[in-house]
Amino acid sequence: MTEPAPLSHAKSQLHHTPSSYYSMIARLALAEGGVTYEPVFVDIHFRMEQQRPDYVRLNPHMSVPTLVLPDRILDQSRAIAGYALGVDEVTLDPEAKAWLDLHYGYPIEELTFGGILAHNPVARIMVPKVLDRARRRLLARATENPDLATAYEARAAIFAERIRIFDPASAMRLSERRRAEAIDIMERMNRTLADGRAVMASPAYGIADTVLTVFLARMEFVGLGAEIPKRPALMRYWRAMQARPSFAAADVWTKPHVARLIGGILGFGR
Ligand SMILES: N[C@@H](CCC(=O)N[C@@H](CS)C(=O)NCC(=O)O)C(=O)O
Repeated sequence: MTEPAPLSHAKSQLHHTPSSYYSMIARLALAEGGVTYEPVFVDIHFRMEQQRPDYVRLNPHMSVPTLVLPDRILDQSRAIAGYALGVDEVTLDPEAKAWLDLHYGYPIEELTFGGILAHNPVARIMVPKVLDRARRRLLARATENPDLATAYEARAAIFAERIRIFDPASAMRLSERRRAEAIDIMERMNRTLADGRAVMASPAYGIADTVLTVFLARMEFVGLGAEIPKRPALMRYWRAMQARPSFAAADVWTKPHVARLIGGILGFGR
């Protein structure tokens, strides 16, 4: 009699959103690691599927990406990238770990949304309303789903904090501060790469390269791309990272694809 296939041979599922920064990190790491998976599209913008009870049972942080493995679930992009690239953070090279810590300590969403708020008067009116509606819906979900109440209440508190952070009156200051910090990260990368190295932490491509490639893509996306060619070593590195087969395979966005965003919301490409 044939034995049933062990569970570990089942295909993993990546719950992700094409336009999401941290989903791109997961996709790029999985492409680099040669890990195959079944993609599951999560509409985080319009239907806010990340807040549905079934998803919250997978990922109580209500964020994308989530990698569902046959034997466990990874709900942080850093852990997914580590898994994909076979990295153990305890034994990770200190230089690579320092880049990872720097990257994950930087609030990229404050750069992206701070810029939108600073330059778009309609967003300044809409964003606080949308955030407060989401916060109230989370509290309603907490009441409807007592088993998930703690997760929903914690998420509602994060939305309350976002309402404070994305205060339209201080949007310009927030945007400028985050842009200056992003330029500083690019400057540090350039200084490190100026010794001619091909990767951020020698000797070989690793997890720091994955997250920093997506970071550079986001620089292009938010209009800071002109800062890259000002720094020759960084430019050389950015070209090399984009030339890797993983870059196209992972669908890393360097600009907004409005039609694809709308297509995703309407249900195409699922
Ligand atoms: N620490 C998480 C952050 C993930 C995250 O913030 N994802 C964003 C998209 S890039 C998200 O799910 N946003 C939906 C929401 O906040 O409701 C990770 O690294 O995976």
